[in-house]
Amino acid sequence: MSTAGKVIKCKAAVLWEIKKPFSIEEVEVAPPKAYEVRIKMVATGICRSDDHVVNGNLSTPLPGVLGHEGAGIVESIGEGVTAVKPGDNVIPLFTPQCGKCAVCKHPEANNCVKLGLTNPPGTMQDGTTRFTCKGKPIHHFAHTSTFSEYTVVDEISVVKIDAAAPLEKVCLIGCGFSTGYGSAVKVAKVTPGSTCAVFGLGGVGLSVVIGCKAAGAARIIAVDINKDKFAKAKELGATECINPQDFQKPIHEVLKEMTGGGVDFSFEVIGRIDTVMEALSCCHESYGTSVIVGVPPGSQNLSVSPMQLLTGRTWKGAFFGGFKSKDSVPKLVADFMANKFPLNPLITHVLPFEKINEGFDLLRSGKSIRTVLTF
Ligand code: PAD
Ligand code: ZN
Ligand code: ZN
Repeated sequence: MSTAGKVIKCKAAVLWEIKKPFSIEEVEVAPPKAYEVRIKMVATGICRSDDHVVNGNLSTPLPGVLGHEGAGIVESIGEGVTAVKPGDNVIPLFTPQCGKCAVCKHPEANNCVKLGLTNPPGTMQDGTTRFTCKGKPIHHFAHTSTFSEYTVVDEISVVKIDAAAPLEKVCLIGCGFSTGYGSAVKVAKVTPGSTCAVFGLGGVGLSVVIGCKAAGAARIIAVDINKDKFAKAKELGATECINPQDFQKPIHEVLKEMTGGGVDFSFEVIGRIDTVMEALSCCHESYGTSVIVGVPPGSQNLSVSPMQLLTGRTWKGAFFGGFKSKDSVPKLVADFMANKFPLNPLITHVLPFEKINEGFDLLRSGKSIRTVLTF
């Protein structure tokens, strides 16, 4: 029996307030309105950005359905939708691509004006929500809300991918993989033979390592306070691994000594103010480029001497690896299918969706890289 046009009752993980576990609840998911798409989720990864919401570092209206690294199948479409049709395999896009704004029209930029990160409304583009639980409207998160058996997204926030792609793997292309890989190949534009330093070896940082290697870096120095991450970093291309806690002096000084003055490219993939500064300082003062990938707590600011940049450094940052989402995600899926990069090593755990809190515990304890929840 077709569910199109009807309210769907299903399970979702609702975050009622910060610093609390997710509750698996029965929610009602309204049919998609015009230019909206309802998706049956098949798999979703757990990203540290979701945890930043839980711990209060990233603000979004609650109660809400989080999750932004998913893949699924279109269940039904609203009026006017042309980009996808029921039955299509899709990836929801937390960085939309409206195609019309100045950012979308710019050849390099990807931070579509519809992203609305600084003041997220927690709704669809029309200002209302499609989720209800116990009679209360439940907010959307990051245009995606993948921690639900069904979700509704705007047409600008979803893209069709190869029907043959394994959704329980390519869901990582919805955030962590693309963010890290693009930060290396597209944002920093890592050059062959160069030296790179990657701070933070989670799912995103290891994807930076994959990107540096793909771009032909000669040295990739991986930095993390959790030594358990080093074996995988080496497997994926890191040439050296260092733990800042093993040194008396600041790690940027150690890196400068190791590289005769500083690295060509550095990446902060943790989300801390102090490591953003260490990453900036460890790149060569005359020609180094440092890229901010991690999302630091919204309330904290940096104090930086302009001399850090006057000498010639470049300092950048980007969401989603600088990729224009609709244009790039299908290509990245095709590249994965052509074995141009691996995703399997990033997936350390697969759990049924109901075990979402266990998945977050694995991330917080440093035991997982990516946990994929399956529906
Ligand atoms: P993760 O928690 O899996 O990885 C972070 C890693 O950093 C872990 O291995 C930690 O051990 C390590 N770490 C923590 N503190 C330190 C420290 N002081 N020094 C060195 N290493 C440390 O997270 P993730 O890989 O899912 O995400 C990483 C960051 O990237 C996080 O801030 C997330 O919010 C952000 C992100 N940004 C985007 C984007 O579009 N810019 C997308 C996705 C994730
Ligand atoms: Zn993410
Ligand atoms: Zn746009």
